[in-house]
Amino acid sequence: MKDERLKLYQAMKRIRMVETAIADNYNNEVREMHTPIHLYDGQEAVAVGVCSELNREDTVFSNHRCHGHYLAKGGDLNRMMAELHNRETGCCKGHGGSMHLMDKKHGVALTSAIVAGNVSIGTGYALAEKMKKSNHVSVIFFGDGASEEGSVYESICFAELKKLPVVFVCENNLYSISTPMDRREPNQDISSKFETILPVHKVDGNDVIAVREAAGIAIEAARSGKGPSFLECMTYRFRDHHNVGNGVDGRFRTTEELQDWENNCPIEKLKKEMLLEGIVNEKKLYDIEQKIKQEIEEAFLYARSSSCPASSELFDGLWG
Ligand SMILES: Cc1ncc(C[n+]2csc(CCOP(=O)(O)OP(=O)(O)O)c2C)c(N)n1
Ligand SMILES: [Mg+2]
Repeated sequence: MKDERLKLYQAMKRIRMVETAIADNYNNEVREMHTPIHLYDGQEAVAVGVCSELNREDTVFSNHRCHGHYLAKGGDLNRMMAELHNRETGCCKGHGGSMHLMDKKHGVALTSAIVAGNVSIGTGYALAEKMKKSNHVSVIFFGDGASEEGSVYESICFAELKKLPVVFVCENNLYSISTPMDRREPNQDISSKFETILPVHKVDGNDVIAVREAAGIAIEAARSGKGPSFLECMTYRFRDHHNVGNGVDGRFRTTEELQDWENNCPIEKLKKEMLLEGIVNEKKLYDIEQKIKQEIEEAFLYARSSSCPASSELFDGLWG
C-alpha cells in the first residue's frame, strides 16, 4: 500500500477542526445553528480510513453522527455549513440540519436520524447496484447502539444471501447516548453476533491504517462479487452524545475514562509517528492547520451570507 499517512492525517485533522469550529460557535449569542448536533471528535480514523478506500462513485449511508462521513467521502464543506445554519444554499436546502446531509455528486446518499434506518436503505441500494450490474460499493456507517436493532440483523442476512456489494461499518464507541454496552447487552462482543453469517473484521478504530487495511479487504470483496462484510471499529467519542460538552460531569463517564481515550487520539498518534519518522515537520503541520482554518472561515462566511429558505418552500423536498 502506498504511504498515504500525510493525506489521511490531513483528512482527520480537517474533520476535527471543523467539529471544533462548530462547537465553538454553536452556543454563541446569535444562535445561528438551529439544529441538534452530534459531533464526531475522536472517531475520525473510522470515516477517513474507510472512505480512503472508496471511489467517488461508491456510496455511503450515514447516521446522526454524520459530519465526518460526509467530509471524508468528499462532501462540500460550504454546503454542509450552510445546512447547519439552515440556509437555502445548504446541501438539503436548509431543511435538514446537521443530521440530514447529502451530496449526490460525491456519493453521500443520505444521513438519517432514525437509528439503523440507514442500514436497510443502504442494503436496498446495494441490491439496486447489483441489479444494474455496476461495480459500485455501498458502505453503511452505524453505531453499537444501532447494531442492536432488528433491521440490522435482517439487512445483514439479506445482504449475505444475495451477495450484495455492501460493507457494514459498526463504529463501536461503547455508548448508546449515555448507556454503556454492559448495561444493554448480555453479549457485548458485537462481531461475535454476526461472524456466523458473513466475514467479520474487528479493528482498532483509532488506528487509521488498521481501519484502512480492513476496509480495503472488505470493499474489494464487495466490488469483486464476493458479497458483504462486517467491519467493527473499536473507538470512542470525546464529546457528549449531542451538543458540545464532554459528559464528565458525573452523568455517564469518568474524567479518567475520557482521558485514557484522549491519550489514544487517532490524530495525535499518527502525528507523533510521522514526526518520529521524519515524514512531516512542525512547519508543515502548521501550514496544514492554517489552510484548513482558512477553509473553515470561508465556509462560515458562505453559510452566514446565504439566505434562509423562503417560507413558501417549507414543504418542498418532503417525501414522507
Ligand atoms: C429508531 C430510533 N430509536 C431511538 C432514537 C434515539 N437515539 C438517537 S441516537 C441514539 C443512540 C445511538 O447510539 P449508537 O448507534 O451507538 O450511535 P452513537 O450515537 O454512539 O454514534 C438513540 C437511542 C432514534 N433516533 N431512532
Ligand atoms: Mg455508540
